[in-house]
Formats: sequence, structure tokens, C-alpha cells
Amino acid sequence: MADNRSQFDGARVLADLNALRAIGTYKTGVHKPTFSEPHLRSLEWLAQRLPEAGLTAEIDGIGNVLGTSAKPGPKLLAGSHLESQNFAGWLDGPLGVVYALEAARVINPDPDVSGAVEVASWCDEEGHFGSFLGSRSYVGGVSEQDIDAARDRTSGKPMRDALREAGLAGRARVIAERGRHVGYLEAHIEQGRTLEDGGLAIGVVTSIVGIWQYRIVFTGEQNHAGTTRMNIRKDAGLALARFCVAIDERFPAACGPRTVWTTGRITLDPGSPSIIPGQAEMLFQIRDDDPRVIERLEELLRSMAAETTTRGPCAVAVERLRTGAPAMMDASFQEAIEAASKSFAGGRSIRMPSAAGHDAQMLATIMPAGMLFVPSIGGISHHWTENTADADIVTGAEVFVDACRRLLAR
Ligand code: HGY
Ligand code: MN
Ligand code: MN
Repeated sequence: MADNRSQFDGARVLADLNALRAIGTYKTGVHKPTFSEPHLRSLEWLAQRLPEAGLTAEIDGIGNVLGTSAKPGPKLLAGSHLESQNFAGWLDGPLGVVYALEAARVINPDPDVSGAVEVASWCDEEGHFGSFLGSRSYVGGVSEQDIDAARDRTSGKPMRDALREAGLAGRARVIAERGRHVGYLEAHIEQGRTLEDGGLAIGVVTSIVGIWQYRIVFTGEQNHAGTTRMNIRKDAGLALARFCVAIDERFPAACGPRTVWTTGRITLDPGSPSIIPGQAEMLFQIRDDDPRVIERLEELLRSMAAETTTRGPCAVAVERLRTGAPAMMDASFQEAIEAASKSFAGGRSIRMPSAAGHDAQMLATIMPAGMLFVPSIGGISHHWTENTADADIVTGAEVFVDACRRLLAR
């Protein structure tokens, strides 16, 4: 019989999450950008705990942490990510990693269970350097040239420099061994209000959106803010603002029922109050679970840019930075999560799409994948006030461990 360490322990789950929260704390959240010092300490934290679950730990050449098992029988891969958005929440990512660790600690030592849970933390899910670079590397989708070209979106630091400073330069990247896993299971906070508004405990994810990202550059004429008459200005900042309003006016006629679009960052150059901006840049995202909708909106975006350039006085250039295929979650994984919710969450679950991107959509390209959500208080995420009630965290963990058991027992 397995010893009591291999019993589910909700207090241990909360203690682990709070231990990670204490690394890189920012107000009630964390500031743990990819390859920052607190992020690297978090990777080490996980690597030191994996042996407790009978796993051999490795941090690979792109910063993925992988715990592998020698136990005979089927293997289920589980995990999420440990870096955060800037000045953001303590649960976005770590919740899924700690749930996977708890499932491995409970299941792997159990002689009555054939097979094991293997644990992963995927590097840079939050896109500081690129698009799902860690999980995409694992599934074989990242080239050495991609890494050569990757830059930190805030500091501009080359990823190669960050990897070298992290002591990971030259280290091999781990690529998935096809057929090794029965699939991949990830837990995450919902990052929305569906569960809270419905008094529910578990989201059974059905699909994950595709995310397409663009850099849109407006070129006008830098000039004196006082002596340049209004009727002759070529104000790139004004052109950008007008373009954002035009998007909001014209996209609704061409979008889908759940399409979202966001201008997440605007830069005016040179960014001085006494200078008319000669150049302006916006980082723009479109998300939908139907790639045809995104393609239709990209076409509209490009035609709007061409119209604006023809009309003047500023020119507009649209550069596509990243595309992401939406993913359907495996039906049998959804059933296992739903059954586990009946056993440990009173059946308070709902099937729902994810409007956030997740590593599960990368793993889904090579194996069956599933996700479960736990409630987000007020639906807040990507902000340091992000939170989930302790009771919901523990319930979610119990459901996750039971879903892992069911997936290994099939
Ligand atoms: O942006 C996203 O959807 C994810 O939370 N990184
Ligand atoms: Mn996340
Ligand atoms: Mn996130």
C-alpha cells in the first residue's frame, strides 16, 4: 500500500502554490517574465520536487522542465507554465504545474495503478519571446533559426543571450517521444467569469482559440508641435487612433459570435509632448476558434490599411507576427474530467470553449489533450489581483487527480 505521502493533500497543493507565489512576488501576484531571475528560481523549485513523485527531472535547452517516469505502463503528460505576464497573477500557469505535481505524487507511488503521470512546465507560454516557444519546441515546431530571431518583447534582449545567461546555451531541447503518452492534461484558472457567475467548480474545455498577432506601423512626418499648422500635419499617432476606431466600427460586420480583437500596446515615436509623432506602432491581436473568421478579418484589416495609405496623409503597413491554430479538446478527456467532477465537485461542471490560448493547443497537435478550468474571482486575469478561492483550488486539484487516474485506467 502506498504511504500517506501518496494520499491527496489539498494543504500541500496550497503550500506549493504559495511557495511559488513567494518567488517574484508583486503585490498579491507575481512579476516573473520568462528567464527572469524569479522565473529561473521557479524552474529549479519544480525540478527539485519532481523526484518526490518518482520522476527524473530535466531542464532542457529552451527552459522546459520535464519529469519522466521509469514506471511501467501508460504515461499521462500533465503540466502548464511557470512564467507570468508582467506584474500579473499568481495562478496563471503555476496552478496547472502544481496540480500535475500533486497527481504524480499521489498516483506514481501507487502500486495499484499501472502507469504514471509525467510532469512538464513549458517555457514562455506567456509569449515574452515568441508564440508558445516551449511547448511548440517539445512538439517539434521550433527551429534553431526561430530561437536566433526571438527577442524579448519588452527589453528586446535576444533569446540566445537569455538562454546563455540562464546557463542553458548549447543544452539539447527535449522533443516528444511519439506514442509515449496516452495524452496531455492541463488545469488552468478560467480567466473569465463563466464558472463564478454559474456557481460552478469545473470548466470542461471543449476548444481553444487560435491567436493571430500583428504589428501595424503608421508613418507620417515628425515635426514641431507648435509651429506646424494643423492642416499640413502628418500625425502618425492620430492616424493610429483613427485606425483603432475604424476597426471597432468595421470588424463587427465580419466577425464571428466569439471573435475578440485587442490593441495591447501602442508606441509613439519619438514620444515627446512637443513633437508630432512621425511614426506610431500598435501590437494587435485577433482571436477566434474558426481560422476562416480570422483570415476574413485579416483581409479586412489589410484593405483598411491600403485605403488609409491611399487617402493619406500617413502610410500604414500591416505585418503578421504570429498565427495559431485553434484546437479541439479530446472527447474522452472531456468525459474523464466530467466524471471526476461528479465524484469530487458534486457535478458542478460545464463544457466551455477557452478564449485564452494554452500550451494544450500545442500538445493537441501530436496527442489527445484536455483541459479543466477552476473559477477566477471576478474573472480577473493577466493582472496581479487575479485569484481563486482556496476551496476551489483544492476541489479543482482533487478533480484533476481523479481525472488523471481515469485516463490512465482506460
Ligand atoms: O494570452 C493568452 O491567452 C494566454 O493567457 N497567454
Ligand atoms: Mn496561462
Ligand atoms: Mn496567461
